Amino acid sequence: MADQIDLKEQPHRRYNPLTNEWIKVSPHRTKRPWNGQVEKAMLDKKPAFDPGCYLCPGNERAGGHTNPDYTETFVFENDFAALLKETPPGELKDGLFQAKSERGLCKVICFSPRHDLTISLMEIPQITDVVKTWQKEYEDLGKLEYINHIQIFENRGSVMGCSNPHPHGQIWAEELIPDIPAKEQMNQKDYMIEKGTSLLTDYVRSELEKKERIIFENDSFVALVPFWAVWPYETMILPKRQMRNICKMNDKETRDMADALKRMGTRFDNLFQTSFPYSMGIHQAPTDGEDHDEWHFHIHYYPPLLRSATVKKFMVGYEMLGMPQRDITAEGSAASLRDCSEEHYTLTLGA
Ligand code: H2U
Ligand code: ZN
Repeated sequence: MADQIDLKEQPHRRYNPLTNEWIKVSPHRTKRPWNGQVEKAMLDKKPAFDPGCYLCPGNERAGGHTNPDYTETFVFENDFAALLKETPPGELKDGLFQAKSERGLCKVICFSPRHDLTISLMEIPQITDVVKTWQKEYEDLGKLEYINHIQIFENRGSVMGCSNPHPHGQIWAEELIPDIPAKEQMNQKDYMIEKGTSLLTDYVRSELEKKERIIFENDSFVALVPFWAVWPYETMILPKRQMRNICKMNDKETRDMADALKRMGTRFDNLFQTSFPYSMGIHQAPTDGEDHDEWHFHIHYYPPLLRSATVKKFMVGYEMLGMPQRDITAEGSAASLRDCSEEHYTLTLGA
């Protein structure tokens, strides 16, 4: 490289080594005028129990089953599962027309019996129960002969198409590894073959040295805006030591993961004083019986918001046709999230 790029001022591209993709950054555009609205903080108070909610304890679900009177994390098989256990094997190979059957199963996890809570408002022991439930599901589902990949995720907020505010997440367990984790796996593997070390372990170490994209850390985890973030407030939570899956955590690390989830959620909610929408999920080694020394498990958060509780980023136009682009830099977003309090705004507003 002949010249230095000014990452704060000049249009540039950044490389994502996890997916081997590039993202365009236009930092100079953050100076353009903006006439969008900025809302006042709204307190949207929900009841602790909603008789009309299909996830609340004791209520009937749309599928006709009745939820038990659960008092902690509760898991059930999705009544409208996208993947089915009984799908027979099959393949279509007709020139350019190819298809494969997919077997799997889908579960829903209620994080809490309380309809009005979110991870940011739950207590650490309850969030630790959620993490332990994820560990148990990963372990149990991974033992099934036809399950090679387990995607744990949470889709939150109506702008994300989430159907119900009751705190819940999902698990899709399946035969084939989906495209995004497959790409991450390939790039982590290539890196390990080339350098003999783990891509994300090296990445965490360099980010901890540089500090400019770190949001917060605890003993076991670091939360940061990745150098290659696409969404304005995209973040990652990564363990500081290499672990290929969430079952490798000891008790202290499991609790530290709960702590990191709560602190990330609280900072997000405080950023625009809203119950922050996002899709978040855990990427980890597949359960296909192989070693997967290359994997360093991590959590991705993809929030859609750009400037306020209602002004969202659209991936349209050039981004649909060319490549993703952002204006505010990853370092700028990290600084904003770093400045947010870890005391939830609804508690200080006296909700
Ligand atoms: P969201 O996370 O997108 O809101 O989805 C909740 C899931 O709950 C959704 O996948 C399932 C839907 O299929 N569901 C049931 O399993 N039973 C019901 O009674 C309603 C919704
Ligand atoms: Zn509910």
